[in-house]
Amino acid sequence: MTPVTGDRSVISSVSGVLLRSLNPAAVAAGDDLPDALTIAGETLSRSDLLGAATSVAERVAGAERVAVLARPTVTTVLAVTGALLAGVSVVPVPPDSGAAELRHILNDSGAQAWLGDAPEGSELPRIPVRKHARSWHRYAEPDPAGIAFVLYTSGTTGAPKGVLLSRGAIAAGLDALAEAWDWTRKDTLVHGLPLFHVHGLILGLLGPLRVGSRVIHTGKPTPEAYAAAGGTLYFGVPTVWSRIAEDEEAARKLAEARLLVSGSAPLPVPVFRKLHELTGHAPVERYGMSETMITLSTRADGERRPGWVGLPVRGVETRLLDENGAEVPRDGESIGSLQVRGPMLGDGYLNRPDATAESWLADGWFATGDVAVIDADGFHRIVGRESVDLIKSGGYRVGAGEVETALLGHPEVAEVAVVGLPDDDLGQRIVAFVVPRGAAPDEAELVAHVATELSNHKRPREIRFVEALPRNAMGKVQKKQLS
Ligand code: MCA
Ligand code: AMP
Repeated sequence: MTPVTGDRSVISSVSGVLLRSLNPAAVAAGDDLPDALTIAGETLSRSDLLGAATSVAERVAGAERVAVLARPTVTTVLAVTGALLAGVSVVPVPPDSGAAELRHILNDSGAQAWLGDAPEGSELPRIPVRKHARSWHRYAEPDPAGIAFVLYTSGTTGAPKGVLLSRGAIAAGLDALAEAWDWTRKDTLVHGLPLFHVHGLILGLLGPLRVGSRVIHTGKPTPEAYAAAGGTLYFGVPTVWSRIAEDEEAARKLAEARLLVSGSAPLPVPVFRKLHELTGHAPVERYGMSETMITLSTRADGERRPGWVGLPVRGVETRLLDENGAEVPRDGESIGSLQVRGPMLGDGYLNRPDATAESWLADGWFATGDVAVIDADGFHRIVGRESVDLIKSGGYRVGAGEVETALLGHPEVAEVAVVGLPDDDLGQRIVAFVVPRGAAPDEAELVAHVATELSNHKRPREIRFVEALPRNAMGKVQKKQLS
């Protein structure tokens, strides 16, 4: 394991502990650690966080798996850290999940209770999180093979699948990023990303708790909030960076930061250049997936090339295959299907052996479903996805199939095809082509219907009513013709 700072502090000597900076020895020793975090305007010292999270651990210990309604609040932070201290796995749930999504996540994951807040009307028992309770009990570090999170993510069809992420994989993934980005306890990380995905939750919350840096969660990732936070290290999805690049005053304030990091979707080259011009920082771009965590990144001390996601992080190998399974040349031009392997990969999808076997291959390789090129220096460029049915909108991954299923449940919809169309702000915007049963229904009502079933970010931005969908001779919808 890489020591975070190379010094002899207590936290660098407890690398086997997942939340290293919350280790009682590190907290007791002081180690010149800053406050742990600020979220929703509340600040917790490391000792407050350890005491309150341990008290949550005492209440939840012995459970196997709990659901956490992942709002950006102290309650969520205590629920997640408390469960992790006790070795209980967490199912982060989007706080605005609609009925179908919520039902699926709870049934599929087998979560035994809500830890912290619960959505209205849920029948699952609730274990409260008490912000002011404290315990100084010491838990032994759970087995690194244990599952820390079951993280739900969309596929091309069907309901979201639960990725199994082990504690050991998370520790390896975070250490690789700390090394790539020179991330130390001297940093203050700033972001305002959701706490139910790898980006905001694992990198943005567990990262600081492992490294020992402070984190400020801004609630929403607005340009003004990022500018006001005064951090050294900033995380954002491309939509966030593009909005910052449009706000010169906010962007110029980020000149004082050390590193700006973009990921979850491709950072458009003009946004990269504008940020560079306004902040003096060429952003670091990194690539990953819920299933693999972050596998590729440019470096704090290396080349940052617009449009490219850099080199494999520590422990990662990559290969590009053609349709016959042969490796394609690393010449910066030849395109192939990207496969990755490394210590930060997830263990598979919960309850889905077939889907797991399709992506987790022999010898530790994982088929990402992304198409890429690699140049002679080992730099990677992501060209796109193999399937048009996985949409990335605002950095959120949305399966066309689940939105189609939700819309088909509306009585006035006869047929539907959902696609992601290019969008300057969101990367892709979700557009539904609908064949109505009779007269065209109200567009806003269809959009709202999707939100009653799924989460808000899966709502189409636009509905286009058509008389028929383009189909081939076999009757299959030709999505490439929809634009
Ligand atoms: C949005 N609005 C809508 C619709 N969509 N209204 C009607 N119909 C719609 N279809 C409303 C919103 O509710 C909001 O209203 C207003 O329009 C503005 O919405 P929007 O433009 O979406 O802005 P936003 O709500 O601020 O969202 C942009 C965002 C968000 C903040 C960038 O997309 C976001 O947080 N993305 C992060 C996703 C992420 O973390 N992905 C990581 C997964 P009102 O203002 O009234 O609320 S990827 C991952 O984990 C891997 C490992 C990786 O590589 O990182
Ligand atoms: P998710 O599981 O939500 O993290 O989505 C993972 C997908 O996001 C990947 O398979 C890619 O298609 C896309 N992605 C993530 N980071 C990048 C990036 N830096 N450049 C291009 N695509 C990205």
